[in-house]
Amino acid sequence: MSFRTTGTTSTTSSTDRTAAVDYVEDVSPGEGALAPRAWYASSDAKCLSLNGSWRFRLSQTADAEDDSFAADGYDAGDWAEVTVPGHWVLQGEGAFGSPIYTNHLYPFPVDPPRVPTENPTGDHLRVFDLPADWPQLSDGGAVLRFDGVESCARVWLNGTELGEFKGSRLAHEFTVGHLLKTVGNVLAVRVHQWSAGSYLEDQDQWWLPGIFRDVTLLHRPAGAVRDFFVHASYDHVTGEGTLRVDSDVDGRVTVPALDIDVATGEPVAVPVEPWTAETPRLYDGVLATEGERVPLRIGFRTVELADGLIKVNGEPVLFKGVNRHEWHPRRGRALDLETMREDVLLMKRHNVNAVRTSHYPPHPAFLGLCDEYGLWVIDECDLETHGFVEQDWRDNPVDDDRWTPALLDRAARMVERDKNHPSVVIWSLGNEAGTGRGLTAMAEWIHARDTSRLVHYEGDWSCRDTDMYSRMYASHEEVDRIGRDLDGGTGKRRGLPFLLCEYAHAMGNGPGGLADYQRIFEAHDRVQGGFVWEWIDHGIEHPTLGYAYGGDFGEELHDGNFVCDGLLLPDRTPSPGLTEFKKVIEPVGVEGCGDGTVRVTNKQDFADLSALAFTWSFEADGETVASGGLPVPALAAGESAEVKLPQPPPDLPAGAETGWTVRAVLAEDGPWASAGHVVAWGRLPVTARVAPSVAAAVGPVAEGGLISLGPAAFDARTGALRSIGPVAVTGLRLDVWRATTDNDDGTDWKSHVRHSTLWRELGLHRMRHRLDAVELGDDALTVRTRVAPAAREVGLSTVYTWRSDGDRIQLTVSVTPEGDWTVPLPRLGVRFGLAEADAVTWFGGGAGEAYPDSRTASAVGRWQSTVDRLQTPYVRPQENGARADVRWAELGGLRIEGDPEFWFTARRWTSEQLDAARHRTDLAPGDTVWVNLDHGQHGLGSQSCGPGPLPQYFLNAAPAEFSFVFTATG
Ligand code: IPT
Repeated sequence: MSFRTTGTTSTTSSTDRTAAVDYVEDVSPGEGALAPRAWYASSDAKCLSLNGSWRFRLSQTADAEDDSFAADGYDAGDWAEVTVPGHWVLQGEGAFGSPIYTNHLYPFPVDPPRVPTENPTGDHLRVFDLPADWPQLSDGGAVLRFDGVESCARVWLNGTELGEFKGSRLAHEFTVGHLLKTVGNVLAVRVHQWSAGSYLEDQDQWWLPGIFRDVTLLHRPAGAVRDFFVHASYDHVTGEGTLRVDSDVDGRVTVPALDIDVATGEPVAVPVEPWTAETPRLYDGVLATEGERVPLRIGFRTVELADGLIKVNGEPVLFKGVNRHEWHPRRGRALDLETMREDVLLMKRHNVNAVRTSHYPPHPAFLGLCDEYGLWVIDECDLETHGFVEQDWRDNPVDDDRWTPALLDRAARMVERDKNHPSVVIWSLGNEAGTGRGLTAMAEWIHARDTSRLVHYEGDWSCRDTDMYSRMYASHEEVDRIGRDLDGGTGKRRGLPFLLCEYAHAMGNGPGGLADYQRIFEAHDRVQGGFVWEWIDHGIEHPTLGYAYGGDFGEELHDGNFVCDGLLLPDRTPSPGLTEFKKVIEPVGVEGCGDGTVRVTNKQDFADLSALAFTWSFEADGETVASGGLPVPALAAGESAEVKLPQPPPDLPAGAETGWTVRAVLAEDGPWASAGHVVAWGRLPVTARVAPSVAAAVGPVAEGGLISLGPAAFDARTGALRSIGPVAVTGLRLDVWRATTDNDDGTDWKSHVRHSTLWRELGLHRMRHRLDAVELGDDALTVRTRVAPAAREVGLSTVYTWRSDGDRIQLTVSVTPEGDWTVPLPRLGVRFGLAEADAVTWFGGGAGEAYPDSRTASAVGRWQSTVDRLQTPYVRPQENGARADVRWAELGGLRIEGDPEFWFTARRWTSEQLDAARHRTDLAPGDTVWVNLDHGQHGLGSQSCGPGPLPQYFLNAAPAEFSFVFTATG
């Protein structure tokens, strides 16, 4: 192998062998590909998918093999096979290398544009015949399209080299008509994992080489459409839409529903229904040239920056968005259409109205779905150079003119490919790439090419190149200040609208604080919403670990489970965070006015309420006792009305806790959910419950090593509870520990406030329980203890008082902190073990998990589940599964009533086991079900990348008293 001594590939003298792979380290975007253009499916021109099984050979270096495999007649019979689209590291059961996860660190030495000698290189070979109905080879031409190849590819057809390209998540096309044969076409593609392009693709995700999107052969008849640009604007004053389709091959444009039949390039104005994400009205049209007909899906809408706001069709938009990486737990970023559709459906069903395609243009079909179902899109360029932050951004490619052609190529490939999607309202230059001339060049090019959309980039707070001020993970307080225009900032920025392109880091259990953000977004016009980080956990299905994350493939550098920070678990199960988000961003507000009326507010930006029906139900002790429809006027966007509720039903059980639930549901089956799907709801309490209490009627009696009190038995020496009626109870005592969440654990760059570190330093995970006294009183058993960690002076004086009326037994716990407590507690309550428990019924918050700053979606009602189903299987195990505001719960033969309401958790392992587990599969159910009844829980926050819990969600050590009444139900 040759050894080169100088750095820049283009000027290096080298042997022929190495020169043959110089393109890999060349900063230019490549050679041979056609100019970028709109991505579309023709109505009549043929196309042939080359997806499927390809022959595959993996080499460890870029130059290990010559290009003879590309020649006609090469025998690849002994090669392996891979599926295209796909990533080779996710195929072959480890035989083809493995994925690498890093957040921002380059997994190779930073010496741009050089890449390591060890450069996994996959040769892909596919032989294909033209289908019988393929037109004559003399009829026009053909184009070969690659929709996505990571990170650099060189392509040959029938032995002729077509070129090479970089820009992994962008389309590249080659003219191939002159090379095609009817049978036995040999398509050879060499893919290098690392290239100069890798320096531009340092997104926080798995590094996954391969041909991961479609490969298609497109017939291009003579006179076919090449590129076209649909300009479809909407004038909200006149209600007219203006359509002009520019096409580089002349033709006609027809839109039957609008009686439009005009030449390309000619504008036409007609009254239309506009496109918005809430009302995604698309008009079907056709662009016909001499050689081809192309279906158009036209959405009329106008995006502008006006009055310092992002407006669509004259109205400011509030983005309730998510950041979406493309992810499938087995196929990585090779997504099929159904998975893309599932994402869109899940978003719509959870009230999400916007997507940022972090951090690269998605498969184009995804944008088609966004047009169809209605989602605002920030389409982001395939650009991130985050790893240069390690050297204070020195040598950053975006500030180095040599790289500018590559940056402009990426910008053009995104804009040209996606320009005809009405859903795309904002172009984003990329993510975390510092600042520099290259970004300015991209923004200038984009602004000039497309005046109908706005430009976003977060990394430059001066907003030099952008139409909006964008930030990530700013605290509530800062966002509020920005909303009040108190954020300082220089000239241009001051007049710009604000959005959070990332916030509410959804890693593990969380995010907390969503509702608090939403209140701020809704309070200030300038703040136009945000995009939760992120949509889905990028866990990789693994035979022994459940889902793998960073480090599970032996990577030398990795960022662990930071890759699992989504609102969906890897299999697309919605996490409690998504349920919370759905509630927080619901498009209809429902609030009680206290006098038998409810105030309904249409919180949408465009649509009226005519698509929704309203229902009421009246609940007593969590059970619905009456229900019906609620007539609500079809309020226009932004309007509210007070609506009278019916009379409460008669004959309610005495002392019952009662309340109304008003729901807004889809009135009819729609494209993304069926009639009855709940879009929004509100609960209006009427009468409060009567707190449980036990009038002591019996006293404790010691006998034979046991103390009995009513239905309960205790150890006479320790005062420990042994049983309640026939139910054995073990280990009941105060508990302050929780298996720390990713948000408790925080992140390196916020080390000063990492709660789990502070908690562990203090020893809250190893509290000792000192017994001070077991006192048998006339009507109570009192057990006095002090709960404290070794080596520290802080402690919790804890007194357990038991009283019984003969049938039931009440435990009152009173806790008095001693010493100087400077950190909040993870939780405060009691825990105990039950030998057998499975079914769980409770009256309180549900159906899902809730924590102090993520409890908006928790609905008070009567719920049933099982111990197993109470768990949320976060990819990295951590505290989960609490149910909020529980009045009473029944499991394992016990009924437990709380005063006040409590947090209820039950699991088949201890918090300590949960804390120690690294993967789901580390958790083995034991014989005991551990139950936590908590008086308090510390908030969640989103400190794994953003701010911690707000002060009001801190569980500060303070004197507390709480009680539970236990009854054996057996
Ligand atoms: C921010 C990134 O933009 C995103 O890709 C992801 O890494 C996210 O953080 C964390 O999961 S960058 C961070 C330094 C704020």
